[in-house]
This record gives sequence, C-alpha cells and structure tokens, in this order.
Amino acid sequence: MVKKKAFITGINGQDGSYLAELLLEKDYDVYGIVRRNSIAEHQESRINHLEDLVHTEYGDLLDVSCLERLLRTIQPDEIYNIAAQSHVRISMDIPSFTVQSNALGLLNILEAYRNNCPTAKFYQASSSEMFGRSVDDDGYQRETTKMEPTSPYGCTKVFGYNMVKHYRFAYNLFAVNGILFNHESPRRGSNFVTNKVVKSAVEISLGKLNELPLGNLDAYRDWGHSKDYVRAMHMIMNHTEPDDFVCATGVTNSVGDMCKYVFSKLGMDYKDYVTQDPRYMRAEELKYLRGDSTKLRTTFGWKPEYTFEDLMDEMIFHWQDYYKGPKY
Ligand code: NAP
Ligand code: F7E
Repeated sequence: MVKKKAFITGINGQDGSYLAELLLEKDYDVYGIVRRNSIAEHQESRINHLEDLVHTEYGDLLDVSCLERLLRTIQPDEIYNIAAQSHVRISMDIPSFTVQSNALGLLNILEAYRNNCPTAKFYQASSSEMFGRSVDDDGYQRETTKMEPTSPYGCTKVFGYNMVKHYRFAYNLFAVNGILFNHESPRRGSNFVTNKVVKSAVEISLGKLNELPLGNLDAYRDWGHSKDYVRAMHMIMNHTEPDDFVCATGVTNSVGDMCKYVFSKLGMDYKDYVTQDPRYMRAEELKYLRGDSTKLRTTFGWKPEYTFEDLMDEMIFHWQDYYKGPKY
C-alpha cells in the first residue's frame, strides 16, 4: 500500500516533534522543514531521535520559493503548518518579525499549497490567544466566541485563521483550523511559564538556584499536554469535511496555582522563592482562558489522557532526571 505523505512546518518545535512521532506510528512518510541555525546541533534538537525516520529539508515560511519547490516535488497528502514565532511576550518585542513569520509566512505556504498540491489537506495551528479579552457569559471560550486578541502574536493568528477559512471557501480547499489552548510537555521551550517554573523549582530544590523571577501570577490558563493535542490535530485533518475545532481540557488554573502545585510537590513553599519582575510583565495581559471543546469531543470522541497534575508531574520528573545525567 502507498504510504500517506505528511509535510510539517515547525517539525523541530514542541508540537512538530510529537506530531512527527504520531504520524510515523500511523505509518506516514514524514517530511519537514528546519531552519538554518548557526549552532548546527540546535537545528534538529527535538527530532534527533527521529533522524533516520523523517525527511528534513532546510526551509523557512518567509522563503516562498523553497515552499513552492518542496510542495511541488513532495506532493504531500497532508500539510501541517505548525511553524510560528510562538512566544506571546516576545511578539511585543519583535512584532514585525512575528507578523512576517506567522501571517505572511502562513500566506506563503497557503499559496504554495493552492498552486502546487490543491488536493492535499491543510492544517493551521490557530490559538486560544485569538480570543484575547473575550470570554462567553458561562466563563468559557469556544468556536463561536468573539476574537479580541491582546498581542501581536494573537493578531497574526486571527489573520491566519481567517485566511484559512477564506481559502477553504474561495478555492474549495480542505483547509482547517485547530484552535488549541495552551499545551505543554518536557519539550516546551523553557521561557514559557510552565517549563520555566518546573525547571527553576527543580534547580532550587537541588540548591542550584535561589529565586524565581516571574511576571503576572494572576493570569489563568487552560493547560493540556502536547501529546493529547497532536492527536486532535490528526483527527481534525481526517474529518469528512473541512471544519474548525477548539481543543482544550476545560480546566483552568492561575500561574500562582501552578507554582503552588510544583513547589509543594518538591516539598517547598513557592512564596519563599518566587519574586515579581517587571521584565516578565506584558503591555497587555490575556487574563483568562478556559476552553469548551465539546465539538471536538462529540465529533471524534477526543478526550485528554493527561490531567494538569499528570502533566506537571511528568515535567518535574523530566528535570529531575536531567540533573541526574552524567554532566551533573
Ligand atoms: P514552538 O516549540 O515554538 O515551535 C515552533 C517551530 O516553528 C520551531 O521549530 C521553529 O523553528 C519554527 N519556526 C519559527 N519561525 C519559522 C519560520 N519563519 N519558518 C520556519 N519555521 C519557523 O511552538 P509549539 O509550542 O510547538 O507550537 C506549535 C504551533 O502551535 C505554533 O504555530 C504555535 O503558535 C501554535 N500554538 C501553540 C500552542 C501551545 O500552547 N504550544 C497553543 C496554540 C497554538 P526553530 O526550531 O528553528 O526555532
Ligand atoms: O504564558 C504568565 C504570562 O508564555 C502563560 C503559547 O504557546 O499559549 C502560549 O502563550 C501565562 C501568561 O504562554 C511569566 O503573562 C507569568 O499569562 O507560558 P506563556 P502564553 O502567553 O499563554 C498560547 C495558547 C499560544 O498560542 C502561544 O503560542 O504566564 N507569566 N510569569 C509568564 N510567562 C512567561 N513566559 N514567563 C514568565 O516569567
């Protein structure tokens, strides 16, 4: 039987690496683009273990000629646009680059898709950050919730979301949005709050660090595990018709709650170590996220396998194990 071909942008990111593993398990031929990095070892740092199993090419969402060439020659069945400048606070420091990568970059790959392999399916990594200030009266965000983004990053994702829907209707393409709430894992960048807190708390518990400077402790997030969320991506792509779905756990915790859980697991009180540092505050904060993923759950039977506590425990274990390694 001919294998299905998947093309993943951002394959070396947190989600890209788990998605590549999932698609390999499902017997896909997996292709992906990686960006040139002056430290060559970093280019494929999250997918080194898949070296002989996936096909990687140099590529960038900003370079339309490489996207055109790769999609023309590979002729994928499924395209997952997972690449982005994904850090919300950093998008306030580099708004123009964020717009180029996340908005114009998305347009570049949509055009390359329409011109070279329009019978393929296309997934766009949309985000709960698109909801911004907006919460429904019952305290949830869902597919129908108004979008009022509070960051350059959120604005780029609203642009991408709308472009994907426009291409779906205008050109009759199978182009879909997964509106994913925050999802984490041991592979999460350590400048996102969960991994920053877990890594630092483990370092404090081992006497390697004395304090943890953070920004806003009162923001609420609906945190799930990346592995559960890449399962949802594949389900959304393999629906009978193109549509958009929210993926979330439905449980929300504040950053302070998360610190309390992680530090107490390690036998400490976070209030003894966490300080507030204006460097990590945002010009505008998205205060509250809690997703209603009823549509995803009823259509596909999706449900998360990880609770918030399972997720935090796995991340704690990861950093404890890391510091037991030969280097330490
Ligand atoms: P991530 O770990 O930051 O990975 C992003 C990947 O995109 C990295 O591999 C990065 O390359 C690549 N990339 C960035 N700019 C690029 C460009 N111009 N051209 C090609 N590649 C580029 O992010 P993630 O957590 O896996 O998130 C995956 C996607 O889901 C992103 O689009 C993000 O915005 C979206 N999303 C994430 C969440 C979440 O909570 N994780 C929630 C909703 C939506 P390098 O490896 O070279 O840095
Ligand atoms: O912040 C607060 C911060 O950077 C979460 C991305 O994957 O999810 C992610 O965006 C909360 C915010 O993620 C620190 O102010 C406090 O309220 O981990 P984060 P994010 O901004 O929610 C969405 C859905 C995406 O789509 C994005 O790609 O934590 N916070 N103190 C802090 N955040 C950070 N990073 N660092 C702090 O020191």
